Amino acid sequence: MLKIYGPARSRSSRALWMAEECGIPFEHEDLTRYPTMPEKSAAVREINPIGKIPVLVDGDFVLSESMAINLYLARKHGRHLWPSGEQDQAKILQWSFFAVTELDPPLVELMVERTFRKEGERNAANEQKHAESVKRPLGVLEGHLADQPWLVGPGFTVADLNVASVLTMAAGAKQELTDYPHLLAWLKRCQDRPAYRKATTPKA
Ligand SMILES: N[C@@H](CCC(=O)N[C@@H](CS)C(=O)NCC(=O)O)C(=O)O
Repeated sequence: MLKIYGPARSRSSRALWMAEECGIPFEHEDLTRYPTMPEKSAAVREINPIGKIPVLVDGDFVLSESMAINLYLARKHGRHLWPSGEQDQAKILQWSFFAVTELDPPLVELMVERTFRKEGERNAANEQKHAESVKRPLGVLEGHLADQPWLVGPGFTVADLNVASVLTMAAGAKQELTDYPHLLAWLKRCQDRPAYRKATTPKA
């Protein structure tokens, strides 16, 4: 059975959400059975040399990088999330790269500065720099979503999932989104999806 590695409160949530959208059976290795970080890292390194999650194992096939995993799942199991037109597919790649190159880095830096670092250890200049740089991609999304409900074509696709799953880091980054009302409404539409709720609700 297909297996996804990494806890739900991490970038692995992106792949977990995608697997739920596809409605496929999968096993979730959340790594909690490894009590320490070095043990978790060692377990991940056995399948992904860089030691990072998410990792997907599909039989003998091992795949890392959250966006690659989601695009693979969309094409294999989620054709409703992967339109047939070449230009729509290219746009999905565009938004997926946008998510990890334009949004993920500043949001992670803001999360580190505003949530993880203790008072007195914060780097105000770094925070300011990334607070500024995140405005540009957020503005692009706001402009795009002012004219259409979804990122590519008439319905929810893996482009929406990939971008929204990266944007969920805005909460931990303490990044206000109220200046971006269309983006906020779209994010709510994405996060209201049963598959998102299922992937992010802790199992009893
Ligand atoms: N570009 C990767 C980033 C993966 C990543 O940084 N994952 C973090 C957890 S959210 C990780 O495994 N960190 C462990 C480490 O840096 O050693 C992706 O999108 O999958």
